[in-house]
Amino acid sequence: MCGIFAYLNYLTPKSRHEVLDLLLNGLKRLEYRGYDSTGVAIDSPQANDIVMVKRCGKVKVLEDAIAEHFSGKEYDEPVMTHVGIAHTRWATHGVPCETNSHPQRSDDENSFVVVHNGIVTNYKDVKTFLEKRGYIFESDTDTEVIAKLVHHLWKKHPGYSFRELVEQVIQQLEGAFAIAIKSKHFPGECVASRRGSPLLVGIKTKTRLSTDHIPILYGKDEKSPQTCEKDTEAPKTKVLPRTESTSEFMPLEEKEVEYFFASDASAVIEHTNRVIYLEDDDVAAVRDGTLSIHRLKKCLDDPHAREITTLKMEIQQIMKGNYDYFMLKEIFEQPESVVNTMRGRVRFDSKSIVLGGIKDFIPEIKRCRRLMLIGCGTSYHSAVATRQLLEELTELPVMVELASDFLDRNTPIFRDDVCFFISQSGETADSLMALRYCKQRGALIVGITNTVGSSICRESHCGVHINAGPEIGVASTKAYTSQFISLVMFALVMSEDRLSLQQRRLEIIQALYELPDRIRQVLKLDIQVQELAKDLFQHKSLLIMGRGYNFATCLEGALKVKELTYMHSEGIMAGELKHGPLALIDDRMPVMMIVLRDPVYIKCINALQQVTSRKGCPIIICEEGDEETKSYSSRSLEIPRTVDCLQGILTVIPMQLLSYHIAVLRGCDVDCPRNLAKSVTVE
Ligand code: UD2
Ligand code: GLU
Ligand code: MG
Repeated sequence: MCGIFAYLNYLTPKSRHEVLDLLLNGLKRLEYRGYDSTGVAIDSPQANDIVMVKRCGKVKVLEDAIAEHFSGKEYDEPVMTHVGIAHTRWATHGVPCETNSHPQRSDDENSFVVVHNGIVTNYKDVKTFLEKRGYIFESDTDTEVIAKLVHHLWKKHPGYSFRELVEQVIQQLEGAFAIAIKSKHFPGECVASRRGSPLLVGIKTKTRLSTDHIPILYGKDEKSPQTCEKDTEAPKTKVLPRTESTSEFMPLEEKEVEYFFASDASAVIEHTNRVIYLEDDDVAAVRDGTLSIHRLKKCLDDPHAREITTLKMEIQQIMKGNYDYFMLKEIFEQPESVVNTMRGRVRFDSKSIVLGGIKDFIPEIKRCRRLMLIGCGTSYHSAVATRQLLEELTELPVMVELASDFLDRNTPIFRDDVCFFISQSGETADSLMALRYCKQRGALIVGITNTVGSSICRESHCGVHINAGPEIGVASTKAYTSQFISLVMFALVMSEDRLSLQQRRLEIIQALYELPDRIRQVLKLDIQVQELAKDLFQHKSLLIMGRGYNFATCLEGALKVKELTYMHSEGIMAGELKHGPLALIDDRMPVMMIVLRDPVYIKCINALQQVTSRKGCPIIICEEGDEETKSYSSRSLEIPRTVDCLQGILTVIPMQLLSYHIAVLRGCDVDCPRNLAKSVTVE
C-alpha cells in the first residue's frame, strides 16, 4: 500500500554513500503516500553480504541511522555494479516496528531480501508450509513468506535463475503485491513484479536509448526435470513447470545503465523520464545490466512488448497522480480501496465472510445485549449509515453515539455490552476516552481502525483494520466507505447461520462484488457535479435531505461541505421536515434531496413534494433511469442501482465530489481546511 524504491547501477560507478543517498531521496519522494516505517538494504563492503537498516517513523530517522551505521571510508569507494532496495511501509500485518519493517529477509544471512507493498492473503498457508520445512519466522508480516519462499525454492532448484525463482513464487501468492527482491546469491541482479499494486521501472542511459519498447518474453509450459513432487502436498504451494523463454526479441541491452524500480514516477523523474509501467504478473529482471520482462503464459491478445513511456510531468503533478489534491485522488481511489477492505475477507465464490480480527469473539458478541457504535465526525456517520443493517442482521438493539456526548452523559455501560470504536487514525482522543470508560465497565471493546498499532487498536479486545491505505487529505473520504464496508461485513458475519436471512445475505454479497464497478460509474458524474458546484458555490447555505439508508449521506455530505468550503450546510432527516426545517425553504435556498427506490421511497417523494410546493427547486440524487423522480426537478444526478443497504456508499461519492468542487471554486485549501487537523488527538 505504500512505497517501493530500488536502484541498480550497472557499469556506472557509484559509492555506497551515493547509492544510499539515492535510496533515501527516492523514499522522500514517496513520503507523501503516507507510511509508518522505513528500511533499506545494500551490499556490504565485506564481500558477498547484504546489510539492512530499518526504522520505525520518518525517513529522517532512517537517514540518521544510516549516517551512524555506514560511516566508514569503505562506503566512499565506488562500486561498478550494485543493487539497493528501499521501502516505506504502511503496516497491514503486524504493528509498525523495526522487525516488521521491510526489507524482510529469508534467513539470518540475508540471502534474499524483499520489499513489498500490498497484502498477501494466503500467507498463512505458505507460512505453515515453510515452517514445516524448518523456516523460523521473525516478523508478523505477510511479506516474510515471500523472502523465505524464494529461498526455499532456490535450495530446491539450484539451477534456476533469479527470475525463474521469483516467477515460481508469485504463482503461489494470492492477494495484491508489488515486490522488489535482491539476493546475495545473485549479485548485481534485481527482480520485481506486481499484481494489483503499482510498480514502474525507470531507465537511465548515457546515450539515447536504443529502443522505445521492451519485448515481453513468454514462458513455455515445459515440464522441468527438477520439479519436486514432494512440494505438491502443501496447500497452494505446488511447484509449477519451469518456464523457458522464447527469444524472438532481444531484451534491452545497454552498456552503462541505471535502473529504478518505484511505486510511482515521482521518485524517478529527477533521474530519468524514460519509464515502463509494469502490468499485473509481469516479472521484470535485470541481469548483467540487461532488463527483460517475462510473463508466464501468452494469451491471444497479449502485447509483444511494453512501451517505454517518456514522462513529461512535473514532480508536483506526479505526486498527486494527476490530481490537484490528495482528497480528489482519494475519492477516485475508492474503487480500489473498497476492494482492499474486502480482500481476504469476503470470499465471493463460496459467498462467505471471515473477519480474522474478530472471528474468535463472534460467539461472545452474539450473546451480548446490545451493540454500541461510537465515533466522532465521519466515523460516527459510518455508524449511522450501517445501523439499520446491523439491527436487521444481528437482531440486537444498536445504539449509535458521538464519543463526546456519550461521555458527557455518563452513559450506563454493562459487562454484556459490545462497544465498537470507529476511527480512521485510531488516535481520536474523544473515542479513546470513551473506549477506556467502556472497558473499565467490563464491555467487550471492538475497534474499527485504519491504522495498525494505533492506540484504539491496541486498547481494544479485537477489531477490524479497514485497510483503506493511508489517507492524506484532512477530510475523510475513502476511510468512510471502508468503515462502512467493514461494518457491513460484520453484520454479514453475525447473520451467517440465520436461515431466514440467507437470501438477504446473498443479495448483499453480490452487491459487494459489483460495488467497485458501481463506484466507477458514480465517479463518472464528476463533470456533472462540477457544473452543479458552479451553481452553488456563491450561496450561503446548502440543505441535504434524505432518510432511511441515506440519512447518513446527508450528515456526511453536510460535514464535507462545512469542512471544505466553510459554507453552512445541514443534513436533514426528511421525515423531520414539517417539524421545523420546512421553514427554511423558499425559491432561493439550495437543497439537495436523495430519493432512491427503496422502502422509504414514497416518504421521500412526499418530502420532495413538500419542498417543491414551497417553490424549492432541489437537486435530486436518484436511481439511473428513474424518469418519474427526475421529473420533479430540472437538476438531478443519477446513480446506479444497488442493494438498499449499500446505496449510502454510492450516494456519498457525489457529495464528496460536490464539496470538493465548491471548495476549489471558493479558493479554499482542500487538503488542509482551516482550523482542522487530520487526527484529533485532543479532547
Ligand atoms: C490479521 C493480521 C494478520 C494475520 C491475519 C490472519 C495484523 C494487522 N493482521 O489480519 O497478521 O494474522 O489476521 O488471517 O496483524 N484489532 C484490534 N483492534 C482494531 C483492529 C484490529 O484489536 O481496531 C486486532 C484484531 O482483533 C486482530 C488484529 O488486530 O487480532 C488484526 O486485525 P485485522 O483486521 O488486520 O485482521 P486480519 O484477519 O485481516
Ligand atoms: N502487508 C505488508 C506489511 O504489512 C506491506 C505493507 C505495505 O504495503 O507497506 O508489512
Ligand atoms: Mg486490540
